[in-house]
Amino acid sequence: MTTKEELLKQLKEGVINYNEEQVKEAASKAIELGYPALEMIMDGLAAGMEVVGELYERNEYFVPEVLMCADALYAGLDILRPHVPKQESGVVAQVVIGSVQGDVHDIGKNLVKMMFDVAGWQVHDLGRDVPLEKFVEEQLRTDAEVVAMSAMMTTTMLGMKKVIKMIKEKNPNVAIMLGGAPVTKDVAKLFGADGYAESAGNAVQEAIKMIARLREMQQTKAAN
Ligand code: B12
Repeated sequence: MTTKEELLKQLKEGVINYNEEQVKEAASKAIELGYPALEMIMDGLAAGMEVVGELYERNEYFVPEVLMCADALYAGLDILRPHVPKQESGVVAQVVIGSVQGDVHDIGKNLVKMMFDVAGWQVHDLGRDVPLEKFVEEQLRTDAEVVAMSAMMTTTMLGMKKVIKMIKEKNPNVAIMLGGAPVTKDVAKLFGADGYAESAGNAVQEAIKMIARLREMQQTKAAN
């Protein structure tokens, strides 16, 4: 019998060593043995990608290796993702999500998207390298309560500020949340966002808090 820890290690190392076959096998085995898919994704696949990030920063890995690691991660995600239990309480709220213009990094964004999805939210995923106006258009089209943007580069991060301004001008009641490696709580505040989460694990919780805060503010405004 393969233990959960062994499979987590195989998933993590499979991503690091861009061994797609190992990842697929470990993911299938995890499902077969009934281990929690979400834990396998977060503590196996995503944990592996974190190490890949460190290797890239130390110049031990370059873009081609990183791309292959991302492929291995996505191969595992394809198998595990359908087995993450979804909350059946009906649609909680709607969120428009995407990686901002100029930014093709989408692994973190996709994990955040998955967390919203399993929490019962209706997710409108715009993908990556999303033109800034598209966030505004999609929010207006869907009337989503939340817009969540991801940026992984200091350059692309600046686009978020523009989107916030454009959305708030049209609809100040939309809650806007930011995330991605270069984004911090202070940056989010400075850009005029309503929320920030540093990881997929607390994104949904933060989004719910953000909506509650905004509603409270609206009520206070209406009462005065
Ligand atoms: C994978 C990767 C790539 C892959 C992307 C594949 C893909 N499909 O995503 C490829 C190889 C394509 C790539 C390309 C490039 N990359 Co790159 N890449 C990375 C790397 C190694 C890992 C990122 C990652 O996936 N991490 C794993 C995930 C799980 O973590 P995460 O993304 O941080 O997401 C978590 C949180 O941030 C948060 N989160 C993320 N988004 C959101 C959104 C919301 C709303 C919320 C609430 C939370 C949230 O939750 C997530 C899960 O917990 C990072 C290094 C690093 N340490 O981050 C560099 C990095 C981001 N890349 C970088 C660069 C420079 C590039 C290139 C310009 C390289 C080049 N010379 O060509 C190109 C640019 C392409 C472009 N125009 O976007 C730089 C950016 C530097 C900067 N600060 O501006 C980094 C930091 C590396 C470095 N130190 O130089 N890259």
